[in-house]
Amino acid sequence: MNRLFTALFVLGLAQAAFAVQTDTYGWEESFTVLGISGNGVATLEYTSPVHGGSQSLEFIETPLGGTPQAYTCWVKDLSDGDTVAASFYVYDDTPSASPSGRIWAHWNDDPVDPTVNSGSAGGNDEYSAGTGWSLLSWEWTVSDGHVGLMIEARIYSSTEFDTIWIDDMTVEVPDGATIVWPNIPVALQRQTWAEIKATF
Ligand SMILES: [Ca+2]
Repeated sequence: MNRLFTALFVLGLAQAAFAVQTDTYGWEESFTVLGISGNGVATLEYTSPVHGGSQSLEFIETPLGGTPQAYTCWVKDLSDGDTVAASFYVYDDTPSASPSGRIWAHWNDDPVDPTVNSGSAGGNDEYSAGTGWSLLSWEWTVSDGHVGLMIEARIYSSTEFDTIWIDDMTVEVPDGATIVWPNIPVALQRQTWAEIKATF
């Protein structure tokens, strides 16, 4: 390759490496989560605590048991080697005590059903700080042929009705990936997931 082509080639590689899309979600609409696993109840908080805007996501453990997971963002159309970075703020005012929040994820390789779990993808072992709002983040690398990642807010609780609040989530995903927030299948939410599957 001559020098010009070498330069263009390197530039192309650099663009490929940095071609990412970043998006945010702040629970400012009427939607809560894409799904729940375990004993969790998701509602919207309209007064306090709210990190940004005028609403946040409230996640309550009831009845007590297990580790309830709120599905907050689904990243689809991934392939091996892709990276997905995500963060959200968790409100927790009980330092070194329950309840605490964590950012975690599982693979969901189904094309349309947000409730499918295709295996744990791990996450950040760190808990929310317990000093008010704290930012939790993690980055996942896609492997083993997975094509979808569902990011979870987890609550760790020791008392029924323990509650955490989530707000201002950010994801950074490769250019070709699809980001599904709780409000995204807006046109589809009037149908059941079985009907949507039939459409595809
Ligand atoms: Ca908000």
